[in-house]
Amino acid sequence: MKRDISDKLFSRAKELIPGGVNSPVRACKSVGCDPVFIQKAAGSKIYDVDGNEYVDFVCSWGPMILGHNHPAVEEAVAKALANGTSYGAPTPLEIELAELVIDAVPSIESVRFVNSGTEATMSAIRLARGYTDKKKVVKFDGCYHGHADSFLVKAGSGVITLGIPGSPGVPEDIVRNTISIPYNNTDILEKTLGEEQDIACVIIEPVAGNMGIVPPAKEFLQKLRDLTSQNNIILIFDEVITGFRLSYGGAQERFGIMPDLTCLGKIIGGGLPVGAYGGKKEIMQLISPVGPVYQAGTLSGNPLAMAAGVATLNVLKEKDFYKKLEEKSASYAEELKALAQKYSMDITLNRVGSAMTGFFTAEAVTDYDSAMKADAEKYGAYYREMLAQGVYLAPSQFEAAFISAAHSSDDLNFALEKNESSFKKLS
Ligand code: KE4
Repeated sequence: MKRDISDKLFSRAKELIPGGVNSPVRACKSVGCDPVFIQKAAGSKIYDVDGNEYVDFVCSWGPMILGHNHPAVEEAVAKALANGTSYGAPTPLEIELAELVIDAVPSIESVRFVNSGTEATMSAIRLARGYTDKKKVVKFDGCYHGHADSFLVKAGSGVITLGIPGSPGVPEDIVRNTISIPYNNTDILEKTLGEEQDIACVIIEPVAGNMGIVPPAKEFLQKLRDLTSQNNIILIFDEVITGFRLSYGGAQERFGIMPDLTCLGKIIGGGLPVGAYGGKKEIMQLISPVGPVYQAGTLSGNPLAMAAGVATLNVLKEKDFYKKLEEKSASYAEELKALAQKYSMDITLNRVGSAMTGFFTAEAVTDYDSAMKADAEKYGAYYREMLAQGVYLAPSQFEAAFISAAHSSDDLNFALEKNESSFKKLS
């Protein structure tokens, strides 16, 4: 596989940017190779600077559910661009996207746009603390909510002791208010919410995506909803991945559970930087300038990003969009499972909608501990083999593969063929 231009660019990038990347996972450290540099993308394909073509299952980590440069998105952004790029003042486009989001997401009555998922979640927990006048935040091991200090705690630290920093630079006195407990463990959830008095909120990925795809156990979300309601605790669904991915109304619509606040990102920007948090008007009214909880952003509601989001959601609204995506995702996953069995590969495939992860382990993956049993080394070998054969997967065992509306049956059959030859080689 020709990659000398990527290699040259990577060594130059490393002189200028930490690790040569602007987000750590892109450095491909955990899959034992250097990253390829991307030149362009179109539909289901992505092309690197050496001219290699790949079927793309990363989809920019979720946003590109329509596929790359969808004509409606391209046109909308070009139209907005002709009017300028940023004003730092309200625009009609923000109303348009807000109306679409409020119409789509059952629990959102009022929404604030920001520039990333991290901004959305950090603002949501500040709001929850302001609304309840309580300090503690409960999260779940293996769930990732962006890189704000409060979220960077060691997995499992909250159960044994108070939160322990998961990164240098995160002060103990911040994370002592963060409790991280096991995903899908109702007993520990009940115990924690029953014992801890000062919990402002629980934040959860209603389908976990950041330890690989791990669906909620049956009744787990309902139990979480019941316990948070009983204890005056704000329930925050971090739907940065699942929002507009699992259905037009996200995981909350798919599972029929209403959180108090929802965080969004990725898809709602159509590939441009947009995050959002929203929920009941009664809670959102606390946000400045109406209320005292401060949050702001120079480029929040940026017109180009709003235009991309509006165009994207208008396509997602189309009849049968999710039905067609579900059908092709389900059949792809079934065929992939069959191939893994045919070559006696120890792979557990977790899928929800068009998001899936093949864990290199024979055991069920239902939480952080079981996900960590996956053979990341073997995943790395698989990743490198698939890349060489023209299939672009997440450079980490603990991420998701996404299928978009642009993935044709030819693309999926091509990917299945490459899986078969990779399994043949690896088994
Ligand atoms: P951003 O700040 O990266 O836009 O969003 C943070 C975030 C919040 N919540 C969830 C559920 C998320 O998945 C994310 C970010 N996701 C990762 C990959 N799963 C982004 C990829 C990266 O970090 O480069």
